[in-house]
Amino acid sequence: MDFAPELLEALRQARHVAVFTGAGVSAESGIPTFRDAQTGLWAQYRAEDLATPDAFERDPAMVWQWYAWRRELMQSAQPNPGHRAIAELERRVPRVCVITQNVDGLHRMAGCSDVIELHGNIWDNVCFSCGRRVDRGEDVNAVDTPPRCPHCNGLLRPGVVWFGEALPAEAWQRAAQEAELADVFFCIGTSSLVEPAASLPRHAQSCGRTVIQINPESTGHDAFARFVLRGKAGEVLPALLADAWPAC
Ligand code: BJW
Ligand code: ZN
Repeated sequence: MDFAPELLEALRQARHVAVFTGAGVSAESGIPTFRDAQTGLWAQYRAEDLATPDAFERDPAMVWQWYAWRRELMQSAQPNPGHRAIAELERRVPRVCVITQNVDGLHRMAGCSDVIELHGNIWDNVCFSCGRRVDRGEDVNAVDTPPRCPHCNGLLRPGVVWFGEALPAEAWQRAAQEAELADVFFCIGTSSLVEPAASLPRHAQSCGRTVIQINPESTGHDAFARFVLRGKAGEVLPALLADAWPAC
């Protein structure tokens, strides 16, 4: 893989890197994306029926079971070379922050120490009524209907962000700050269609940051990137690190 010398130099000079990721980064770990034409979850299921508060109110058991199935898919998933290369960056750059839309926890499993989860985490359980986080252990996956909250008897739901819900405020503020301050802003494996997360690469570019896009397909955000690298995260990232820091 050939990388522009200016790209390698920008990486080597960076003191602060932000890495914004989406479902494509976990695709090589066997976790389906949302919008890939044949294999994406939204090719088979309707987001309105499964990933909105209205859907949960209409049919909590169906939504709970769908997430139990997703948890099962993710349970055995391991970080892939893309996750591991992102974690490796911490050994080469003084400050690295991962801003992810993914709910699978694989960046942390790969060893990333600073991870902002914009859309929550699928392993958390939160009460739909009182909003408290409830630790119910692994037994929750075994049941077909959402368990009850020990505080208010409301229904538990997965701790992810559904359409129409606000992103966690602190996570969002930190992510926006990272986009403003990072020398290099990676945008990897996201269709960049879901707001407000998709505004981050635009924000980074408007603040004069070097935006690097990695995706096998073109997205609406290619225009905001100084460098567009076409390919899979698990192939491009290890090659990029090896070329930028050949001695490591
Ligand atoms: C590879 C690869 C490989 C493949 N290597 N790449 C402005 C305009 C229009 C609409 C809105 C707007 N502002 C808000 C909205 C509404 C809505 C929205 O954005 N809708 C649009 C879709 C039209 N946004 C919201 O509702 C958000 N909330 C909000 O705005 O609240 C406002 C509010 C304020 C105050 C009070 C109340 C409300 C919330 C959005 C929540 C999104 N939730 C989901 C589900 C999470 C839980 C779960 O997992 O079930 O998050 S939807 C889904 O999309 C998931 C993802 O995180 C998110 C983004 O998807 P992502 O990661 O980009 O995946 P894909 O599949 O789209 O793309 C994969 C990419 O990878 C592709 O490009 C491939 O090519 C690539 N790829 N293999 C690298 N190996
Ligand atoms: Zn409750």
